[in-house]
Amino acid sequence: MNQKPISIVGMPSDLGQGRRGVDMGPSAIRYASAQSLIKRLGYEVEDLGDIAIPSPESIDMGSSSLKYLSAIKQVNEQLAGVVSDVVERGRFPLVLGGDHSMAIGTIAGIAKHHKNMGVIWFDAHGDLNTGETSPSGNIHGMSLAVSLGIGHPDLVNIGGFAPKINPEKTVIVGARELDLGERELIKNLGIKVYSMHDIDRIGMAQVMEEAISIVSQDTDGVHLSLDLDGLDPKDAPGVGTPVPGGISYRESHLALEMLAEANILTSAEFVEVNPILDRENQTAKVAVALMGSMLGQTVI
Ligand code: 4U7
Ligand code: MN
Ligand code: MN
Ligand code: MN
Repeated sequence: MNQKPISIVGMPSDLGQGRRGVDMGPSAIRYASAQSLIKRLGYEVEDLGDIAIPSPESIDMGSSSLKYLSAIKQVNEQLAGVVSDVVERGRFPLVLGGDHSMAIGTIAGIAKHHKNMGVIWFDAHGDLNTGETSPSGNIHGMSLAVSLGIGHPDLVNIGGFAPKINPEKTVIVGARELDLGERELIKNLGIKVYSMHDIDRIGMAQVMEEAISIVSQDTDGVHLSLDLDGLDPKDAPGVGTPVPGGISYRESHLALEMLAEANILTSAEFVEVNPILDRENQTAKVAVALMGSMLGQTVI
């Protein structure tokens, strides 16, 4: 990365998913020494603290097909504002989560400045459901669709414009569990998906070479949205929706090392760390180690 100063923002939200604990993700990642690692790598870094999130016990869930819609809209409008300010100040937003519904706000904030951005969605899932196709009603399974302009208007129009991103410049890496409606959307929109099958078959190096060329050609910025459940649950057990057969520890590092070498990232978020389901903060530690690779840490 081109040594831009970094601004950390915490999004301690668990409104977008069914299992509690992911709201503690930002503090677990900070506890795993994210800031001191980033400093050690030579970056100037500030921590802007957390967005204020209401606890699910204190508010109404609303419709079961879009749980906590109104609160999720409100907190993501706030996140979008904070992230937009960070970009405006010439800094690199590094957002810590929190359930993956937060990508709606992160991407809205960045897209205000990058009208033609590429996105790498590192995830076991597609997060391409809508209120109509979702089997769960959990908005963390809808955030990529929303960013593409598909879904409930209250979410799609966060930040005051839509869509935020272009399907042709969006790449999913690590997919191994897609719902029927998501698979249809992928076909209709032509989103490039590198599933676990592809990673097994051609290897992570080839996958990332192709992914990097798709998201960086004719774009004005690249966002990395990294859901820790993209990794194999053996390496990242502290996630709410684990799926076996995932990306290995080394493959995930290679992916982020290649992104660092390509020097294309303009923002990133690390999401879905759930310390309650974890062992000795292992998943937050993996997240921080991956941040190191993303920011250019090498062995020699
Ligand atoms: B995550 C799911 F049905 N697709 O929509 C859904 F399998 O941000 C899971 O990637 C979504 O962790 C997972 O509820 C969302 C389910
Ligand atoms: Mn996921
Ligand atoms: Mn996700
Ligand atoms: Mn998850």
